[in-house]
Amino acid sequence: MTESRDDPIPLVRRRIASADSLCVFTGAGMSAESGIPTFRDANASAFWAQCKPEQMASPEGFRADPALVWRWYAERRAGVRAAQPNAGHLALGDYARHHPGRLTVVTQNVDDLHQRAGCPDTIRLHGDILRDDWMDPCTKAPACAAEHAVPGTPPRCADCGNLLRPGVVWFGEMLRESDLQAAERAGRECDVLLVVGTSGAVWPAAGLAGLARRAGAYVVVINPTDSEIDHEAHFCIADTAARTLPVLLAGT
Ligand code: BV8
Repeated sequence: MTESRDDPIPLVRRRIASADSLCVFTGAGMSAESGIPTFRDANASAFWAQCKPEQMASPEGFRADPALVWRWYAERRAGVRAAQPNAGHLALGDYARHHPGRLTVVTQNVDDLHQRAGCPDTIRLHGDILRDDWMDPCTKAPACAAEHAVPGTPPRCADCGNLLRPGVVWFGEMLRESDLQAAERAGRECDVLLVVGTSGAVWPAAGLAGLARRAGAYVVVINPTDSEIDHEAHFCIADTAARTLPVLLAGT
């Protein structure tokens, strides 16, 4: 049940100030004010407005057209490298510095902005866009060695043809069990959960809010629009990450 009050900020600040453990769960909206497009926002710049998830973010799509997917990720990698952490990322980094051990950040994002802003232990449920992995497990000895192929195509192993692919979790791929368990533990143990910038459309990550609520956490959603997680919240703050997080966290 979401209580409706005029200004939840003072109440949420009090909850955070008295919390022994704060968990912050973020999605693409967390990085929107750093200039990184979201996936499902109504605006045309959103990724899934321009291309199909199954084509660009699935193993089948990559195998069908490795060069197309590799180029799409190369563009996104350039965008991540050019982006800077926004005021929301920086507010979390400041909080982490002033309250060592009290904050756990769990993100669906594959950028490194939380880490660059001072949250190096961020749990990245969907991987790291700046890392390469082998498409197929390599059990050979010596292991696969990437040779750079034609520009704009993924490097491949000269020996067995294995392809390099971005180190992210695609649709239909399992999340790393240790990451999911760490995220669920943080959700179960936190006193306050801030859910920032996610539509709540992607599972099992989206299940974190309900798990925390059922374990007794005080749940606050920060999102300018409605999301599929709102029903799990005590409060929904209809504002952006970069505007809201500094106000909620300053001096707590
Ligand atoms: C899996 C990496 C086992 C790649 C991504 C139930 C249980 C388990 C699985 C499923 C299930 N039901 C369905 C599934 C399958 C699937 C799934 O969830 N499908 C959905 C679409 C129905 N899940 C999986 O496949 C997962 N694997 O479970 O393995 C399995 C295996 C086979 C079959 C079944 C199960 C793997 C999912 C991971 C996919 N990889 N990304 C890449 O990034 O290239 S997902 C992708 O979506 C991104 O990671 C993204 O972070 C994530 C979630 O999206 P959001 O972050 O929420 O972004 P979105 O654009 O949607 O929303 C942004 C929000 O921000 C908006 O609400 C907007 O209003 C708000 N906003 C905008 N600006 C701001 C803002 N908020 C604050 N401030 C602002 N300034």
